[in-house]
Amino acid sequence: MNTIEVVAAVIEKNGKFLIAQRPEHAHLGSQWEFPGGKIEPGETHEQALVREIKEELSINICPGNLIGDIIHNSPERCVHLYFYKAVYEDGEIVLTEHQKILWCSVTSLLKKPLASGDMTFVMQFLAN
Ligand code: 9L3
Ligand code: MG
Repeated sequence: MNTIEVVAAVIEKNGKFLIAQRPEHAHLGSQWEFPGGKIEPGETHEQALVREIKEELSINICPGNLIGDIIHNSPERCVHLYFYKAVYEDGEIVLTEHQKILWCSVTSLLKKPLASGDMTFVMQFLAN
């Protein structure tokens, strides 16, 4: 099975993390996730992260360290997700793909219908 490589931004402000709700009719519709997307050929992870967040939320971020990665298998595909810390630099959030955003504590993240790879990430890397 082919693997797709995906970066996601973990943006924290005052102990809360930004999550976004995927479009209703998309793959994993209406589930919540750390925003991001597929790495394009020739891009570094950091370049992909900055580009995806600009495309999806219209804001500029500064990519930080890799916090954790998760390999998520479904019957259709294998997704390798890389979660990077990111600092919100500037710009006002305007959603181009997602339905909503929320700022959540780790406790409330654990109660949200997160996409499955994102929930695994929260349990393994944030909730301890
Ligand atoms: N995905 C899962 N969790 C995330 C992100 C950003 C992406 N935090 C999954 C959903 C899709 C694939 O990765 O299966 C590609 O993401 P996108 O291009 O649909 O955002
Ligand atoms: Mg995306």
